[in-house]
Amino acid sequence: MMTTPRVAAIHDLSGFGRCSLTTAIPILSAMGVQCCPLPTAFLSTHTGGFTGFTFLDMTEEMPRVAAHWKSLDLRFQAIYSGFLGSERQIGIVEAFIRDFRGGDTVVVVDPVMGDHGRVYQTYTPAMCRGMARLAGCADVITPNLTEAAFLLDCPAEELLAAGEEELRRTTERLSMDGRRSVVLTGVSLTPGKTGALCLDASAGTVEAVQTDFVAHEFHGTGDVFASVLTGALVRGADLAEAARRAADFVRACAVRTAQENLPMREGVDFEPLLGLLTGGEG
Ligand code: PXL
Repeated sequence: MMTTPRVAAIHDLSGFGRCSLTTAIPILSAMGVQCCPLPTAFLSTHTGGFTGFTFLDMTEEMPRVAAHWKSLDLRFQAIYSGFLGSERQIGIVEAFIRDFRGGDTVVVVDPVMGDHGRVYQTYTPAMCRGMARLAGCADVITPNLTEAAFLLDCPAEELLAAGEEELRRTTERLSMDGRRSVVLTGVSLTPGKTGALCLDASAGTVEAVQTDFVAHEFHGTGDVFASVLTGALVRGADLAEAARRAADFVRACAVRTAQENLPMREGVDFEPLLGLLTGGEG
């Protein structure tokens, strides 16, 4: 029997709106993966499409949690980070990776910074520069096109309008000469399709994963995608298989949510579909 893989999930906890830990915890659990949350901030809602949200910065607490986990000699098969709450957290997450990375640990950094060419409300330019540094510690990064542009310091409009050849070159540049794997999300290679371009650093391949496009925008799909990807990786899938599972699940969620006509800011209605993730080994 496979021992249950364990993931340290370093994201915010937003009470309403389905993103970050409220997607990572149920998704990883459904996939047979133990999720150990290390919250970066506690918000009443996420910051996309809401005003007046509360924001409790957890920066001070994070090293205390890490120290306690270290004293328990906890090991993680993945360290999976996303939305951060302050500039200081960059160094804290880097230290966490240094302290907890073992021989079998995959470090997934979702460099959450923005979307549609715009930076999220609570992110400062210094945090974005820090996120690029943090991404340098990763085995796998999962930027959308906007975040890829921020990481490469190029105009987001250029990448949002780029064709296949340029996007393939972009994944290569993001891989830092093949030292890390890249899953570039929100990539449409043919009209009516969307998905990801996956550069697998260990295999030296670039593979596209495409699904039918759902003509609706939803908040938090990047978090759903990266959570399924991380779960599949620790259960032994290779990068392209993991991205395929993630893209298929996001698509199923988007189809269902579009039929229900839910407001974009409520995220995707993934809970009734968690059964799609159970039982597989990949
Ligand atoms: O889905 C990315 C994300 C995560 N966490 C918070 C956010 C966002 C995007 O807006 O606001 C709090």
